[in-house]
Amino acid sequence: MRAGGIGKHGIRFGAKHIVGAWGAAVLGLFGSSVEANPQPGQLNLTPGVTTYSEVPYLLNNVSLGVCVVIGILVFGAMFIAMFRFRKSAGAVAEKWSHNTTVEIIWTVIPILILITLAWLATNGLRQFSDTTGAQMTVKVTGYQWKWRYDYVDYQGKAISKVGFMSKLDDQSNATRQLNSGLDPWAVKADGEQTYLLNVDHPLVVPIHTKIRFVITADDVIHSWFVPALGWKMDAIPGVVNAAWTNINTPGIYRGQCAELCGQDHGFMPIVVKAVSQEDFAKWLASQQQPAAAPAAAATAAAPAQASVQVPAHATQG
Ligand SMILES: [Cu+2]
Repeated sequence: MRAGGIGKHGIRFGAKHIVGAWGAAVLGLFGSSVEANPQPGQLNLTPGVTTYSEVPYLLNNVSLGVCVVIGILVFGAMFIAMFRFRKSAGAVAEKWSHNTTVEIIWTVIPILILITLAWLATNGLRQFSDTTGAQMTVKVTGYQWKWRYDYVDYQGKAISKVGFMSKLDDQSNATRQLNSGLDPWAVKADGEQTYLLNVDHPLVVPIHTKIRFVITADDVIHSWFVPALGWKMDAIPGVVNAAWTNINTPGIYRGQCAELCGQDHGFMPIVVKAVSQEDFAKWLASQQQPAAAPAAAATAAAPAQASVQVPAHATQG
């Protein structure tokens, strides 16, 4: 870094940088619609990229707006009372203690606010819990410290043997090692900073498709969280949680485990790659190809399994 920068040229160069930094900051704070993935310094939620994600985005904005207005009114009244009507300024307290009109107003308005927020929240939860009519099912399993994705069905057809582990990419993994001497800022994929945010095998899904996720875990509680989808869901051993998404825009959406799950909790990112339905069909076919030989072997072995006698009581009921 240059220590000087006081010369004419240096100042102009610096000013440009300051303007650039402000621009980036403003974009980070308010321009989140441009970037689906969370950006450093971003304050608001992302509006997301799915048919559902605008619900939590709106709910957050409305609730925050209500909080800000109430905060300004309450703190404003407090400071006016403290400074304008202070004893040293000669203020004398009024003797009355009740005002029915004011009491009705400050009871009814909060009730209306709470009803509005409850209505918005309940509506959102109802939408989110409705996984019916899904055109695709993906099983997500959390492990210490990686994810597994199994494709269960697509457009009414069962998918067999398409599933894989998804773990931290090699570049991030090498960089994160103690005293690796590698620069985290140098970890990039397609020009994007991806340190601790990239995986070896992303979850590939089609856009404009209602996808049902069944989410569980194999060891401890994890949580599957991709901000651009607008929700997170706990992955609990022995429990199958359901969630759904329907992505509008193709893109790469990144997330992380959101439940403290052990020493490498911060090193099990999630990457969802949303592609067109045509591209997804091609990808799915390519995934099913390598499994063709083992599948044939399994079919040959199947009659042997079928001939195993089923106990009579197992078929009853
Ligand atoms: Cu985890």
